[in-house]
Amino acid sequence: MVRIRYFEEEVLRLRLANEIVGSVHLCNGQEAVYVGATGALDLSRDAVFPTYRGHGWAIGCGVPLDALFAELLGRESGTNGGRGGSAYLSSPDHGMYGENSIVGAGAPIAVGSAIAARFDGSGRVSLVAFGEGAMNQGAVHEAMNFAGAKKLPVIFLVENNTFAEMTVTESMIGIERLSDRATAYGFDGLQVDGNSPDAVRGAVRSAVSRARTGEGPALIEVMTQRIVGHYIGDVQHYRSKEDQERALADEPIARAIGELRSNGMSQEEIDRILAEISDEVRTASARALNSPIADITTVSEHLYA
Ligand SMILES: Cc1ncc(C[n+]2csc(CCOP(=O)(O)OP(=O)(O)O)c2C)c(N)n1
Repeated sequence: MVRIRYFEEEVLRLRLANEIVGSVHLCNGQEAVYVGATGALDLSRDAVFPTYRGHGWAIGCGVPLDALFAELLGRESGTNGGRGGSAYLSSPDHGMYGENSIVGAGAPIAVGSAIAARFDGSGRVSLVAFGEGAMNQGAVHEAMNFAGAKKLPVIFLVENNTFAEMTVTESMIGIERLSDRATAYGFDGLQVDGNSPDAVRGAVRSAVSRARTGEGPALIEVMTQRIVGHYIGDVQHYRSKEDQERALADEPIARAIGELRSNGMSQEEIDRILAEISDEVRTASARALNSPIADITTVSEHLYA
């Protein structure tokens, strides 16, 4: 979780310095989701389909930090040769099948991957993540309905951070728990504490084992909060100060450090680990900055229209 947080703090610095260009969506505050969920997958065969807010998913999948920084910086050594950037990066060798900036679009793609797993004998489980706003997209309903009808090995994970961009969730959804919608599609739905990596891992683990043995999909709603704006520069006018303070008080890293301290870990040991990860992140960023920019003559390669 700390590796993700420090990575994104460095991304913020690089974006403000215009080293990174284009739109960037940070996931600060939601780190427990990525660490918990990816910890329950077998990334040598399973497939993850995140949204544009995907850095945490990539790091959870084990994509090297050098390649991630390089991708965001438009370098040749990036995961996608600098073509994907923050919102469209992928690294299938790590189970990270690709972000998507079109809200909800990952759901039908993950269902396609789950159908393929029926035929290729891989035993692959596909996990698609999206926000609670995306739950109201037609493509997401269609994907869940089809997956339920065919009992496909796919997990629909909703990162409910209580805001869809700038819209308060309860103003656009008429039910309390989005996970209840699973009943209508004929599979299990549950809501978990998304600031606890253990709770997320436990929920995803049992969904994976059911999916792997042919019992079909699951809908997991993870309740979390982002502690930054929707995008860099978002002043969060739609959010009260109290809500922001509440989110900060319960964010997963502060919570985990509190738990480690009460289980007897010393502050010195915690500081040592934090410093080690900070070094790792800064070194990776510096290496990426010093690596060659993507070759302009290859710009039309790997493009499909
Ligand atoms: C199909 C589509 N419609 C609208 C947008 C613009 N847009 C980007 S993010 C967003 C809100 C998404 O909210 P949610 O699904 O809750 O995810 P969050 O950003 O909160 O993680 C919208 C409407 C888009 N990218 N794609």
